[in-house]
Amino acid sequence: MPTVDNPTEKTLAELGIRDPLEVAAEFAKVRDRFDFQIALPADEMRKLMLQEAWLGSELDPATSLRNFWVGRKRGVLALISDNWLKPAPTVLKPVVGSELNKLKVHIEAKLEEKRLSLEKTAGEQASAKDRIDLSLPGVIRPIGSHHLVRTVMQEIEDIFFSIGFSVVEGPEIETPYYNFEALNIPEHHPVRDDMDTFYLDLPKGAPGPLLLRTHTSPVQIRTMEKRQPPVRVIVPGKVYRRDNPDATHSFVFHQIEGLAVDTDITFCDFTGTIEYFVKQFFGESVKTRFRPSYFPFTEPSVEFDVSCIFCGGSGTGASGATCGKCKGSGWIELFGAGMVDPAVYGFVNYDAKKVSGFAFGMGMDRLAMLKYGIDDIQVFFQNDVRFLRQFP
Ligand code: FA5
Repeated sequence: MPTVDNPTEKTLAELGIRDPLEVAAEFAKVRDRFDFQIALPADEMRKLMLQEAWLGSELDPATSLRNFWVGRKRGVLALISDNWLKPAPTVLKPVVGSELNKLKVHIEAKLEEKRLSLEKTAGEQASAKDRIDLSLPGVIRPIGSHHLVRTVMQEIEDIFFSIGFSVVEGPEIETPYYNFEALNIPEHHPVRDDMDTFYLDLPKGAPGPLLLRTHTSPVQIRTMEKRQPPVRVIVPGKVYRRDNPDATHSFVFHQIEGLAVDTDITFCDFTGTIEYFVKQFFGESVKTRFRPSYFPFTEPSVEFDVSCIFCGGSGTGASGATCGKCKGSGWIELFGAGMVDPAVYGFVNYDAKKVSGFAFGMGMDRLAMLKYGIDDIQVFFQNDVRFLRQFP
């Protein structure tokens, strides 16, 4: 309900209007009021609309203005028709009718003009939103880079590619047969204690057991099952162990396996290959040595060491103190390896009398730590960009 005094709710008699001139003056006031309202900016119009409790005040200001003036039942024009024209004395009827028509034409024209201008503004705003401003700075999408372990993997692969090895891969979920038995590690072998690992919970009745592989060595078996000698492969990949995390141990880490089998491979080929790799990877000045070791799937088995790359093999750091990396020994343990145990050939139907070969299994994370001077293996798995950014 309008709260301000609205002359169109009264009759002309009630307003004390008796002659045509007064009628024209009253219409002029109404028209001025309309012209004032339609010229208001939207927020001012909204204020007025609430203040005067216009019909349809819940709508947008332009629609509300239209309802207020030309609404069929309670619009100002309808009120003039009901309150001024219909009860007007005969003498005033022609002038009221003619003034009402003029007002109607004026209001309709102005409302239409307003509608078109609002539509135009809305269209312009929408297209301005869609327009691309080529002068604005672009969105910077950082380009990722290889993880350091991936980079080291590539370096190692490239060295072995250069001497005729190729890459093969195998599953990370393995059967005990490939992970242990075919590598000459029967069920109750003590070596399993170090490697007995994460077994999968399988649904009842599913063929099993299955485990996360503890090393990349099962791929030796899978490769020899499929190929006849000569075989020269490397196998990079993730492996899993039930090791407690510390600066050099992680329960998931990366290994790179190597296997070469042919009819005439000797221990010299083996040590020569390893020495070539180590010098390519760490630099010509490093020395290698090997010590006897034990793996059920190699015979003889060795552990390769490299002369300490931090103290140059002297065992003494720059300050004269004992080198903390090699603990004064001048040597750092690198990885296990050996000549393939003839018992393994039995599992893949190779004739152990005709073939010979060597195998090795390196911890890639530890090689990366040595080469790039990283103290803690855990940083490889924490994905802290402050670390990763140092190796673009
Ligand atoms: C093996 O896994 C053998 N399969 C290697 C092998 C292959 C020997 C072929 C002979 C012939 P070992 O358990 O020593 O060996 O592990 C190999 C390398 O993995 C280690 O030298 C070490 O660098 C790395 N390594 C072992 N455990 C962890 C661990 N928890 N976290 C990070 N690196 C590890």
